[in-house]
Amino acid sequence: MKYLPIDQNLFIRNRQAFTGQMKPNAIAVFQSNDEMPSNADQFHPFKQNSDIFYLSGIDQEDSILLIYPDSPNPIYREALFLKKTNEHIAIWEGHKYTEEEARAASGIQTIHWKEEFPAIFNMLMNHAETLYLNSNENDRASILVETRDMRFAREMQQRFPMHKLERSAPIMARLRVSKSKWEQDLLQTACDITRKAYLRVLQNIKPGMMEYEVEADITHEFLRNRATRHAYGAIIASGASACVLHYVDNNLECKDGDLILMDFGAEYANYCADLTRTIPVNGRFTERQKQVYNACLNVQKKALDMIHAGMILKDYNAEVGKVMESELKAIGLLTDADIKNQDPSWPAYKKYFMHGTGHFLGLDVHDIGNHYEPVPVGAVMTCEPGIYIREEGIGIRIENDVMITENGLYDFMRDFPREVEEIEDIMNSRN
Ligand SMILES: [Mn+2]
Repeated sequence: MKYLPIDQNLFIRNRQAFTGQMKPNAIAVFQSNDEMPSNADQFHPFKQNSDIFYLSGIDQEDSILLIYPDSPNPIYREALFLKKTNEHIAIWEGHKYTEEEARAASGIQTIHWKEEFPAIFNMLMNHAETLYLNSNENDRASILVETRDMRFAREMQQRFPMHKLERSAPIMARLRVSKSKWEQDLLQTACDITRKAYLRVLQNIKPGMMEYEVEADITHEFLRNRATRHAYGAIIASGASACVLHYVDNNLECKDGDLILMDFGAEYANYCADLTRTIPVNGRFTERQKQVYNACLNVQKKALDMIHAGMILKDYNAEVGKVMESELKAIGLLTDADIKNQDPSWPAYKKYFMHGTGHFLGLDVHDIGNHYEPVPVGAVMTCEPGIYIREEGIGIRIENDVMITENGLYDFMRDFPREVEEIEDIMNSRN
């Protein structure tokens, strides 16, 4: 791992919160993600399953976490089963957690090699009444490849049909949505790295540069600051490409007079940043670009003011839509007639702002959380209104990451240049 060690108290506290929600005499099992094959003998870079990481801090393939608070044998109240290592394996396959390291990372005392799991688990299951199984219940997920958690769940349904089975996912969604102080710090680090990359782009971009060169500058800054990788595929979209919401080709020239929309974020210690900034390639907004940019910025500022604990996302999005509607009217994109005749299920503003205002953020860039319940204190969300005018080749989105605290909103990106004048000043004072 490139990131610095994390305070094990984060994971200890997370497990306490999880066990507090479990039924009596129940076991919960969490599996790491598989290593995903690409071709031949190669694998995609490993990405840990967010739930096992959240509960253990273990960032390694082939890991199992077992939690059994009422275990008759106290050493199995919590246990890790990890990939075996020794000197020989360390030389051939690289470093894996030693028992000591796994204890230090997780705060869990009982560490076994994974070969011991079946026998121990079987013995414990004979005492337990309920088994909590984990699954990916992210609303946006549509998954073809079966995860290790799902394969395990299938096997358990077969092997233990008389036990009660429970879902861990609803508990995890409730816990993970509210971030602790430790998580706030990790998210801030991910955002700080992202800020460095943004400042580098403000220094280096000029007409004639290719979008992938901008992406390369960002990647450079990420890696040299201990980011694991991009939290998602960076969108580096100049000119009309900015109107393609998930443009990731990043292969066109940044042209004089165009804007460039950049949506990117660092992943640090598995926590994700998610930034969007839109800047002029040549360092100066045209009057029209400035007008549309400021309309979008006005919407963002008002939308940020609306975020509060207890809000329902559907109502919040509708309210932001109203603000967007009046801004689009002010810059000549919507008329009173457009609004009067609009289809209420697809309001007129959606022609120019067709996505939601934000999403939960954390270990996943589209983090888990309940869209129909009031948003709790501790929730971290993006705020990212956009205005996309295909006929003018202008696409603008401005995105900050914020946390709802007891004392109002905490903006992880409060010092990321965002005003027109600020951006122009930096770009025009560079050497
Ligand atoms: Mn986003």
